Amino acid sequence: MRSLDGAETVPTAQFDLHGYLLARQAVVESHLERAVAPGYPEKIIESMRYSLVSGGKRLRPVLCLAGCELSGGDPALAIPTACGLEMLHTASLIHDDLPAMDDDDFRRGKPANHKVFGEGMALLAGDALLSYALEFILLNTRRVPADRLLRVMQTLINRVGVAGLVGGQVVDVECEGQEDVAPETLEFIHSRKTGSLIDAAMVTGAILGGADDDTIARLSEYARKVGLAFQIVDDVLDVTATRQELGKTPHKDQKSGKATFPRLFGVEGSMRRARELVDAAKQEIEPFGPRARPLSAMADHIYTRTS
Ligand code: GRG
Repeated sequence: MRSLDGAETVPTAQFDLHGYLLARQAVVESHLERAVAPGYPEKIIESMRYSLVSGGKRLRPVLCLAGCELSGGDPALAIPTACGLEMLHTASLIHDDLPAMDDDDFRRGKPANHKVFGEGMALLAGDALLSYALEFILLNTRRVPADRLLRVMQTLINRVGVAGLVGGQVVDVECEGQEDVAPETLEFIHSRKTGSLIDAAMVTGAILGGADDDTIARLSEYARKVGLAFQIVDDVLDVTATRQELGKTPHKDQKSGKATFPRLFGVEGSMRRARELVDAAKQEIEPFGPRARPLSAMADHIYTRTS
């Protein structure tokens, strides 16, 4: 099978996750750099580019490409969707940082969008990235049957709306400052706020790669588990990591009275739950054999990450 960096994707015992991620991140970076070209009105485009072309782990795009590869598709077909996912994610980060939401001054190691461009412009930059993501995918996806592309669009639109990001954010805001948030409510918030786009990345990659329904269902289940583990580790890092490692303000959750996993289960209990989820996610993709090696390594990485 062909891979983006031209390397053989059949895994070896020593899977080089670092090299795998770097190659795919580089492809995504170069496409994102060109996706939002400088233009008029300058201010809004500058504001969009400030947040979009500014680092970030590019987890969602890489998962989308991986889902396509695992399903036997040419990952090049998934590049526009991978970039679109990063635009949607970035839009949500810009809005999340606004004073009316999570109110954070730092993101990706630099001042948050609204600290540089003002709240109104940050709001608009998020809006513009949200709509441009969908337009970008439609205009740039080639050699994909229309029914598949329609399914990709439907999945993305669903995962950013009330059933996904927006729904999770609403309950998160409602729960702020509440002492007695139930574990199920916390899982609801995390599975929407964080899990939705991770799920969308896996599912859209698989659809573009021509996966059958069973494969899509397995990858979606993998994503749901890994997405929750990712957010649990995120909550733990908020307690244990430095500003430099996080690229944003640490101990923010505690200060704003947020419902988090460490608050409910402690750091150790949270990490135990994250480990269980990662192991269950890996089991979900075991039937794919060696083809699942990158996703399996990524699941482990999500557990051990420090930033
Ligand atoms: C659809 C524009 C729009 C908004 C929906 C504001 C909002 C409503 C939702 C916020 C969702 C949100 C910010 C969830 C947090 C998810 C999360 C864990 C972000 C950090 O992801 P990383 O670590 O970040 O992958 P990088 O910077 O590496 O990309």
